[in-house]
Amino acid sequence: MMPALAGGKAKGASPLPVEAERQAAFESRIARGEKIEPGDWMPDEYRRQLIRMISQHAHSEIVGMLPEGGWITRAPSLRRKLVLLAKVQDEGGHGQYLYHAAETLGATREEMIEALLSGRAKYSSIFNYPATSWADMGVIGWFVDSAAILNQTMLARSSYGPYARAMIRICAEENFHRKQGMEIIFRLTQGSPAQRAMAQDAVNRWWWPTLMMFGPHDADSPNTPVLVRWGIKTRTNDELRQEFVDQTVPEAQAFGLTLPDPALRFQDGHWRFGPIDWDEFRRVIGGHGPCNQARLGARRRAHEDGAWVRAALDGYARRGAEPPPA
Ligand code: BYC
Repeated sequence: MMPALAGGKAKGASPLPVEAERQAAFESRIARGEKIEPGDWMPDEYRRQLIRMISQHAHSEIVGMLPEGGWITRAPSLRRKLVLLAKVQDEGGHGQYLYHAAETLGATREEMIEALLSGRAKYSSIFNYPATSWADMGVIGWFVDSAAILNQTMLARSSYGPYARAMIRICAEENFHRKQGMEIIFRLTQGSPAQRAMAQDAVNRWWWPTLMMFGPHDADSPNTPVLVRWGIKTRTNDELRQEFVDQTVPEAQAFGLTLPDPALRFQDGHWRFGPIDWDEFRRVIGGHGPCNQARLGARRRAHEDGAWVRAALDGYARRGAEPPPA
């Protein structure tokens, strides 16, 4: 049983209950920019928000292997195949770091995987769109990894130590992913008219879904206020989305590609964009995007195919628990 009152109060001052005092100490650590570590006291809501966000992030990395994974056998050269293979393996590694970071908060791997496979857990909307041409490999690296870098550079300053540290390595790898994507697009735009058209078509299909990746507008984002207050997010959905647009418009111009937004215009130092189709976003995160069924189906099959590995690990652990033969 915790003592009801904390020590160190001036005589006569109304003492704070222990929970409130802990909460105040926690808030001041956040205000001082200190990292919160796994064994430290934290409010239940801080823990819940982190498990929600980190597990969704881990699922996004694992499901995010699928659109590009389908192109490994169709890469146009051995060099492209090696690069794509390395990228997809990196995403699997990112998922592993993130599941471990969520485990430090008390979530179990089994619970998280079950939530994904049952369709209860969210993962990034972007991976519910099909990758239909080789140019999509370029645009995923250019748009999706650039968006991820902006978001994850912000998360590298997050108040939760294990999450922030995981982001440092992840961002370094995402930079390689962005560059390989831009190189594919650069080569296609320097190629035949059919190759340039393929790059433009991929840009047309991925632009708006990438803007949706950053989440709803700040005014419609229920989690942002508490996440910003506790330093989990250090920038908002709209701030990051605007930075992505400001960065990407000049890149598209340099490639000679057109972004599919007639409302795009430069005003007050920023590239202003047209309205986002939030109905589409809600359909996709509600499970009704073009590839939701296929993505979850692939993850379920992979889980079933891996049953023998889990059984072997259990058997090995049981054997280790037995006393050695006399
Ligand atoms: N998709 O209050 P909000 C990668 C949900 S993978 C789906 O603004 P929050 C890569 C949101 O979860 C990297 N759901 O939420 C891999 C919430 O629902 P719940 C992916 C979305 O958390 C392979 C509700 O909408 N990056 O780089 O403040 C190949 C209200 O939203 C989405 C991450 O996962 C969405 N796009 O902000 C290539 C980053 N947006 O949970 C590349 C980590 C919103 O309340 N996550 N929702 O039921 C984050 O930074 C934040 O969670 C978000 C959303 C910015 C995504």
